[in-house]
Order: sequence, then structure tokens, then C-alpha cells
Amino acid sequence: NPVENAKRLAAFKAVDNHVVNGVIGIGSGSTVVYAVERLAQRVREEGLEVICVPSSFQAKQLIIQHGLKLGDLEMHPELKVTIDGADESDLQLTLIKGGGGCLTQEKILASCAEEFIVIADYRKASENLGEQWSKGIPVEVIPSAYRAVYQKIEKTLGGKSELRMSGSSKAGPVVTDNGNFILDWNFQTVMNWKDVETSLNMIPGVVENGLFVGMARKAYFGMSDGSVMERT
Ligand code: DER
Repeated sequence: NPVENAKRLAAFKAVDNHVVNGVIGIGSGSTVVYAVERLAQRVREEGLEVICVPSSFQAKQLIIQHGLKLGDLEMHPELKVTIDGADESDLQLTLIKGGGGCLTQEKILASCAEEFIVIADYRKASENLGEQWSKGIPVEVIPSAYRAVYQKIEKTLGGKSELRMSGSSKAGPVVTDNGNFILDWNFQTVMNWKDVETSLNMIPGVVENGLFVGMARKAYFGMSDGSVMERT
């Protein structure tokens, strides 16, 4: 499967290039699974000494399943490196994240790391946001405020938002690891993403949004031809 192979290539290269002994932030999603696999392999084979801080229940399960040392942010508020996936990246490494609903703790771990490294397959490498990712920018909101927030977003920023529903697995809206709802905001054009990130977070009731601007140090994109494209 070319996409899964591309994810694995990016993940292995990032772990090999950036992980040294220390405290590592572990992102969420399917690509980061390969990074945890590689991390566990290097611990076994090279005696690497790492403590892993999760960005979600999913990441926590991954760390435990691979027998890695589990830490938390209270114990380790400063991380050596955080490795995480992304839903899309533009040429400036502005990211859309939150496709998996874990954006709030992911952004916290990205902000606490000396280096925030992104791993992804070729489908995520765009010139401008929105070229390949069509589900909009996730916005985590306090449940009682979701209607008020989406009206404010549409009034101030335009576009359309919709409440992310669980689908067949559970009736009703998706509830995040933090007990909140998610609005997916479908923007219409390329915008000043730094301004948008700030505007979104200034709306009372918004907990966090999935725009990661100026945070990633480097991104590794696994390509369908077996190569890895790097963006800094
Ligand atoms: O939800 C997230 O932010 C995830 O990191 C997501 O963006 C990447 O998920 P994937 O690795 O399964 O594509």
C-alpha cells in the first residue's frame, strides 16, 4: 500500500534523524504509529532512553502497547522533540491538524518541544492549504457554546462550519479527549493563517484550533516512489 509505506518512510526517517535520549512528545493519528514502532525498535536495539508523553488517549495506548516509558506533561513540561502527523501542510509549513480530533493536546506538545517534527505521506504536501484537505479547519469548542461560536466564525471569517458528528459508532457529536465538541470550519480562500489562528482563539468558547502556524521545525513527506521529501 503506497500510502502506508509513505507514512512509514517519513516516520522512520524522522525518528532516526531527531530522536535522542530524553523526553519525546508523541502525536496522534495513523502516521505516528510507525514512529512509535521505530522508537520501540531503537530502544530495544540501541538502548535508547526515552520517556514518551502522549497527546491523546490513542497515543497513550500506543506508548503502553509498545512497552515504552510513559510520562506526562506535569512531570516533563519541557520536551526534547515532538513528532506528529498533519492533515495538510503548505510550503511555509503552516499545518492543518485535528483530523483525528486531538489538536488541543497536540498543539500543547508541539509548543513544549525544542523541535516539533511533522511526518506525513505525500497526500498532505500542498502549496496552499485547502488544495488536498477538504474537511476544513477543526476548532475545539466548549459544548454549550458551539452554536454561538459557529455564528461568530461565519460573521467574522466567512465560510461555513459544521459540528463534527460521531457517525455510526455513537449517536451525537464527537466528544474530544478533553470533553469538548469540534467544529470543522470550511474556509473559502487562502488567508493570513497567523491572523486566522489568533482570531479563532480569541472567540470566547473556542478552546483551540487546528491551524499550526510557524511551529514545525521540519516536515518529512514519504513519497509514492519510496523517497522522502523534506520541508523546513
Ligand atoms: O488529527 C491530527 O492532528 C493527526 O495528527 C492527523 O492530522 C494526522 O493523521 P494521520 O497521520 O492519520 O493522517
